[in-house]
Amino acid sequence: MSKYNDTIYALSTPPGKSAIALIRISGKGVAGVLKKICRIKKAIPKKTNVVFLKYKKILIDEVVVLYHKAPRSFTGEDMLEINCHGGIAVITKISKTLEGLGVRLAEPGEFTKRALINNKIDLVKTESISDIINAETEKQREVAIKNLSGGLSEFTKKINQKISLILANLEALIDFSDEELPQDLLKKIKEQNKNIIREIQKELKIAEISKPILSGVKIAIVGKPNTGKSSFINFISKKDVSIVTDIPGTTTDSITSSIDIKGYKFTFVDTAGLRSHKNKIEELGIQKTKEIIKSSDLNLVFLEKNEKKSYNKINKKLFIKSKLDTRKNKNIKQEIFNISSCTGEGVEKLLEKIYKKTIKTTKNDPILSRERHIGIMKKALKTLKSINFNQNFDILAYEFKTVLDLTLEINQKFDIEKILDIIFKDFCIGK
Ligand SMILES: Nc1nc2c(ncn2[C@@H]2O[C@H](COP(=O)(O)OP(=O)(O)OP(=O)(O)O)[C@@H](O)[C@H]2O)c(=O)[nH]1
Ligand SMILES: [Mg+2]
Repeated sequence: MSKYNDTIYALSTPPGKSAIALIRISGKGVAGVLKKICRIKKAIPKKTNVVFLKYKKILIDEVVVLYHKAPRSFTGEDMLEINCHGGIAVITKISKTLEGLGVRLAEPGEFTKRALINNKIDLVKTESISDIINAETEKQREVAIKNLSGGLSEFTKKINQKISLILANLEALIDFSDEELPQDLLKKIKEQNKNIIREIQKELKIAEISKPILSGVKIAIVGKPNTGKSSFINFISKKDVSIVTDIPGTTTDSITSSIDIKGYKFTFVDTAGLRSHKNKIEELGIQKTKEIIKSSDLNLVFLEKNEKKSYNKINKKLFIKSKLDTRKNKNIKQEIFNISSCTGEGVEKLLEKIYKKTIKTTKNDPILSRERHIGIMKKALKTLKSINFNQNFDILAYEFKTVLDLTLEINQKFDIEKILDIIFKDFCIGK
């Protein structure tokens, strides 16, 4: 039985003109909609029907409808999928008609929220659905689908089982006399604890190395005016994101552009660069550059001549000299990347170097991909590491129980309201 009384609808495909659009409806009012606008009295679940939508004698569109009967649907409620023509007027007319029938527009993520509340999916799966929709690169997709297919759930289940085993052993120590128990049971518990610590540490390490998969890598482009910074960001973005002129100081603000390198998201930031300023605008732009340098994972310093020493204060950096196509004397120094944003010469090699400098690959993709999971596992690890085995068994059992409560949080619904807002803020309407 659904925990909701109202019926919701949403356009699940992107808004705008398209060949086909998908409108989903979920809730108790689905049967009414089927009868009133689809003219289907008894729909067969999971069977497609090609029908003319009609309401109050007005013909709306010819559509394909698919009915899912509760609880055997994504939300656990009666659901209807209307595949209509993707015309803006068609979508508006269907939406208005549904609203006239008392069906309301869903909030972002509301279909998935209903699936979660109605026990159709677990918490980790809910988060993975959001992650797979928001995945922009191949690596992000790989991590999301791994968890959607149960990667994190399996890992936490394994950890929970191991902690439960320790608790069972401790229970035995509390309840039975020494003679009835196998020797060195406490030693065994200590070993089991070490084993759990190792497993969590391993996953936390992979999560740390894999941070760039999810958050991406930030690369600042700095240097003197007219050194070709904006031309470079335009070249790698394959479009004009930044204005280019031969007037020094063209770029006054920061401009970002993200590109995919080997499945990772790299966000390049073109800046006003570093130079002495002539006016307030330039001063603010240069100030901003300094902040971007500090927060970026790597800085590309574009050189005019050989002013490398002026950038001693910048930590993570690569030196670049552009306009290779115009230079007669191609005095190529090893530690400087020579490129041309006109011909593209040297750019591929530079991108390869940027990748190598910022990405550490691991054999395994991360299982702990969200701050929520990492936070819980870090807390669990801290408690497990601090356990003092010289205490009374009751206290020991209490401490392991605290860890179990924590790790169970990854996939359980207590405190649900607290975390729902965090999870559903990334959802789009229609999911
Ligand atoms: N031939 C050639 N010209 C380039 C190249 N890169 C940049 N230029 C030219 O150099 C001038 C300055 O280029 P920008 O990309 O605007 O330089 P910038 O470093 O962004 O300059 P500011 O925004 O003023 O700091 C323009 O006239 C570009 O067309 C290149 O690889 N080859
Ligand atoms: Mg510029």
